[in-house]
Amino acid sequence: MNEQAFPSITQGNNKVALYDASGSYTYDQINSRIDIFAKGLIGVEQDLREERVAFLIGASLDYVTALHGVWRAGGIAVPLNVSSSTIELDHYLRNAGVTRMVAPAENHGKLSKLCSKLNVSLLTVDDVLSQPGSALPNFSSKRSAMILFTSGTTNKPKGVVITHKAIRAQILTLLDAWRWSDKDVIPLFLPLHHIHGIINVLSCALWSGATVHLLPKLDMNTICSKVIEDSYSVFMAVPTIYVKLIDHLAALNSSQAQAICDGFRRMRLNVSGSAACPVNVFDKWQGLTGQILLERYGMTEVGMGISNPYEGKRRAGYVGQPLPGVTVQLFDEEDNRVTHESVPGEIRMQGDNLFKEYWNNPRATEEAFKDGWFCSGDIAVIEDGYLRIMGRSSIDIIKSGGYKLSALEIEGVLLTHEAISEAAVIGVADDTWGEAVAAFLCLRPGTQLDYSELKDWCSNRMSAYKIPKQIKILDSLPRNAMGKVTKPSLKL
Ligand code: MCA
Ligand code: AMP
Repeated sequence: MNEQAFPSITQGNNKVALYDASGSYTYDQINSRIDIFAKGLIGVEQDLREERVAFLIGASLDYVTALHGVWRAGGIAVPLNVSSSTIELDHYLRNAGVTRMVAPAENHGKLSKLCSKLNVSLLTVDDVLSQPGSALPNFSSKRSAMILFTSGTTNKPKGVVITHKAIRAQILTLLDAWRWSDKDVIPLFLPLHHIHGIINVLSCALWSGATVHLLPKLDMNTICSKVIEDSYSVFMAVPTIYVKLIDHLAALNSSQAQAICDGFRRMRLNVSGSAACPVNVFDKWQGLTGQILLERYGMTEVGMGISNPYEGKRRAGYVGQPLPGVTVQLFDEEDNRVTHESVPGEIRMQGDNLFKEYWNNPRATEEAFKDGWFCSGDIAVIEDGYLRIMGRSSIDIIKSGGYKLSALEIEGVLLTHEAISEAAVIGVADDTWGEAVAAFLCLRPGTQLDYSELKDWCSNRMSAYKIPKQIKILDSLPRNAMGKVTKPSLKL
């Protein structure tokens, strides 16, 4: 096996690597379980040769076994959102050409019809562990390792292909920049189908020999009681979670709240990212806990690109400077380099951390790069050496609670409702979610639609966090002379 090829987990170590709902597991235990799983996947072959193996597993030892098992076996891991609708899963499995899917036995009932339709074999982790297998393969770090789905300016999410080399670069820069060590302990309550949970928390911790507390979801009481006990040294979350923590603290009596704030105060690092952290949230968090949030900027296609410093001034409302190994350049609308401070431009990036391609979509891949630069679609300025994100070039991308959502994807689903003749979706400013999904709808003659009915209807067709939080029924959508909906003019 090529030690350098895949993201490593500390070896030969009897220390606890993971806690999940069923117990605790040392590095030695998880390493040997992953090897058995990887060999079981390979079976009589010698190498998975980039076979796409999907898994739909919550935060647990089984998740880590499947992720690293596919990596060690030379396959492409496709971690899927555990709250996906069947329609979404159909797209992911088809688009990535998945051949095997690993999920807990209790979910096989609802997955079996889809898997048999798509000719995907449905397995449990135990099924794979019980398969005989022999050696693990050697392969180059240029091999593709993972496909993560990201919503964008297309109707359906695209599969972002990330190589072992890129994953390694993404991890190594963070280990150094944020001073990871084997003494760290971190809770992981973020979804495990995105970079934030997979790389920033899980992979960085396991590479460092640190300990991860895997939680199936964000549970304020559990997290706060652990914080009081000084269980964690590092905390990583999206801004919405800091907003929810601030609200949670406000609802407690003052001595309970103080104990939790003091617990956060004793940690070495609190990080915020995946969406803009409002300055008032940054200030309130500092006021409550003394922690100066380290805000950073990333993307599924890039991993982390820009970060405030670990040592040195962390500025509210700014994402900081390029991380080592990532080259960042702002470009204006004519594709000229922006060379002066305070002049806005699109963030474009280069580096070993970048994704390889959009799966099976050469056109989208080509469109994402200009002259060798990956074009993020995010507009920023540099002020006193710090980058500040000003917005996005597309109104059709919405960031809600850290999830990137495509207005076009949501509109596409809404338009399949028999009462809806036209739909326009936008993100509206929201104190908790950053942006909340709002839908403007026109109805077919003689039909009616109320919000709760639509919400129920959506719940079988899209992940819950994509469901519009508000709707407004209009006689017609505002359009320009070309017939294009003028979304900026839409108001609730
Ligand atoms: C939950 N709900 C949401 C969201 N999450 N609505 C809008 N946006 C959301 N993000 C809704 C549910 O549909 C439900 O609605 C209600 O809130 C309660 O759901 P629940 O699951 O209990 O909520 P929660 O556990 O409090 O979840 C909030 C959350 C979660 C923890 C903030 O959204 C989350 O984990 N977000 C992080 C996403 C993330 O990791 N993104 C990173 C991708 P109802 O009550 O009406 O049924 S970005 C990335 O990876 C890049 C590289 C980067 O820079 O990091
Ligand atoms: P995703 O595709 O889910 O990885 O989301 C990436 C997008 O999240 C970026 O293109 C930004 O628009 C946004 N993002 C991530 N971190 C930040 C941040 N700290 N401030 C503002 N936007 C952010």
